[in-house]
Amino acid sequence: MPRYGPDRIRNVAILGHSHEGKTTLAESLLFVTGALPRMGSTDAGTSALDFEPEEQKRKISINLATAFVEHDGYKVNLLDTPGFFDFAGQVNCALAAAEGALVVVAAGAQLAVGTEIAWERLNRSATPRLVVVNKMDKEHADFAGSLEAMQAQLDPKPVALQLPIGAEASFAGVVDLIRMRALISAKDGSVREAEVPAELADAAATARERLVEAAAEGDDGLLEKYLDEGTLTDQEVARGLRAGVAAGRIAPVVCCSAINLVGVTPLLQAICDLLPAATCDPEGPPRAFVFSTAVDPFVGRVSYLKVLSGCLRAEQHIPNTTRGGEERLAQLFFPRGKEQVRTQEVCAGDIGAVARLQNTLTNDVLGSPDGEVPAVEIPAPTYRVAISPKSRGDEEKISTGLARLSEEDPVLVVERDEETHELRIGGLGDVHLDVILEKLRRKYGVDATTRLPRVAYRETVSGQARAEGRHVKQTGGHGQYGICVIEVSPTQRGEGFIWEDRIFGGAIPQNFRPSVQKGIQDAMARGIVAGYPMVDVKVALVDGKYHTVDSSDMAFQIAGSLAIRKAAMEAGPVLLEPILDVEVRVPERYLGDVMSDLNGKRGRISGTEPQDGWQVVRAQVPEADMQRFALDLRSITQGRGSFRTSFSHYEEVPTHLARQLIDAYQKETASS
Ligand SMILES: Nc1nc2c(ncn2[C@@H]2O[C@H](COP(=O)(O)OP(=O)(O)OP(=O)(O)O)[C@@H](O)[C@H]2O)c(=O)[nH]1
Ligand SMILES: [Mg+2]
Repeated sequence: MPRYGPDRIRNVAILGHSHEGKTTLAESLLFVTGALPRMGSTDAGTSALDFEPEEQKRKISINLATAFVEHDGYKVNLLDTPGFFDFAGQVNCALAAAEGALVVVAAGAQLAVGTEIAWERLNRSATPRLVVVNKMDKEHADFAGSLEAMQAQLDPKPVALQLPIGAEASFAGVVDLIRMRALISAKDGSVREAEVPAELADAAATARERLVEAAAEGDDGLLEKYLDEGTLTDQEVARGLRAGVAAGRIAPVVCCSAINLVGVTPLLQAICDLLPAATCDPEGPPRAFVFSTAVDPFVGRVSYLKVLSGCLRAEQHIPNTTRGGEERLAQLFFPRGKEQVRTQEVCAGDIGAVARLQNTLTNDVLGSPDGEVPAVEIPAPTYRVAISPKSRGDEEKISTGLARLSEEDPVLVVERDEETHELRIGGLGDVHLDVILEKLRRKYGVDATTRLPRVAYRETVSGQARAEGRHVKQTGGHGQYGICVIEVSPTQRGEGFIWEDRIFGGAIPQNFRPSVQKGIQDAMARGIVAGYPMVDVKVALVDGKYHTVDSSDMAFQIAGSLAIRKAAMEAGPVLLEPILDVEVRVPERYLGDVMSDLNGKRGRISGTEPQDGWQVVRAQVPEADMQRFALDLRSITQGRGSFRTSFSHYEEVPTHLARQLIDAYQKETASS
């Protein structure tokens, strides 16, 4: 393969709503350019890009897939992303390496949510884009309808670069509106040029006007010429479009049938002509950025990287600037789905991959520390579950498996909750976490189960009480003797534990009093009424009795724990629960539904506020009720809403709910 200079490389992320044909389109590009001998199908599980069993089973993309094609002296690196929202992290990986994007939509007058979301995401990173109206072969495929719906809702404004020739089953090619030629696709995807069909001539002329206006808009010179002469040359139109696309002013729209290979080659041409070249420094020292990582239990780690400057060479030693240490680039290759095309070098602007780096992860920079670093934006997990292995003894396996999986999935968090001691995983939705479980089983041989996490409730008391703890056993041998009397009362929230020694004289000798305290604190840590740590309690030691021979450290500890149990039960025990500050961002039209959902979750709404055409709802909601909110918000807003939470404070659990928790615990401890 020739070495491609940066101006001949296009790094293109493919985004869009699930099932609109992104992967199929990438497959078709691989096939028409001869990169693959057969066209794979995501339905049949033969796709070169959706090759993991979890993808084949669900017929959706889950992992970012990278593949390259060569066309007309260009190398186009395709970064096929999943449309399913749970895997948005992979979209971010792709965008960290791409200068341009394709937004794939299925022809039809309805704008899918995933299109809106992709659009917003691209606007955030100011990524230049083309729109591909796919599935033109399908019944009721409607290019004009698609275009209209997009123009009504999206900014930058989509503008037609092509018109379809024929429709549905007879969709045969496209009119190139710059050159005003018909491009008719043969069965193998190759293109024959022809005159624009007479019946399309008027529509094409009007559409070309629009395109030329759009091209001229951002360039004073072009605009002047257009106003003076009423038209521009093909080269000028292309130049204006390129500039408009790069500036995020225009999104040219093409159409195709990925499955029938119609319009696929013209699309490839549009990518090369209109999307920006790779940005990089060919002359600089070797430097690369790892935008994605895959881990195979047998092959090991594969790091996908974009070269920012200079060239990486096989066998080269290169520092990991982010983490320190040095790596050897033993196996360097160009990825093509699961296939690897070995290479001796990967140069500035290009995307390559390297196997078996020792200590390098996504977001690391290899090579020179100088220069800007792109970064993969990592969404915060919104949905968490507790996870445990099905068979005892697999604890270690599950930890290593999860650690490996989080190397390839930067969104996945694995954490041990300090208070409940649960192992938890967090991601962007239930499908995301289901896939993690499946991968754990397939790749690391661990069967695991999940459940909603335990809420870190706490116990406290609401009133005062006095109680005696008595541990006296004096039958035979060395006896045990400790008696203490304590008074408990609530403290301010957050004060934890306050100890007061109010014994005057020697009812309990000085040296045994800390034992009483220890017994009390140990019992409080284990929980008294519902198995959660007891906090915000003041305990005063007021009286007691001892025995010169039989009293011991242990006897007083036990007395202390008995005393606190009794006292706490009499002092009006209550449960405290964590309350979260919640901020939800939704389009205006979902505001009512979201607020009533939050109300139903015992939330207190503190306000709503418009924010760039959206509404932000602020509320305080008990953590216990927020556990499934990610899933509920998804279904209320079809995936448009987003939210974040942070811990606010502890608050008393309403009596009827506390009762349930206490009863359940008492039943459990009584039976064990
Ligand atoms: N009729 C028709 N069907 C298509 C076309 N392109 C894709 N499909 C079908 O649409 C379905 C989804 O295609 P995919 O390529 O897997 O869609 P995707 O956008 O990659 O989906 P995600 O990976 O889940 O985001 C499959 O059944 C394809 O066969 C097309 O041009 N015409
Ligand atoms: Mg896909």
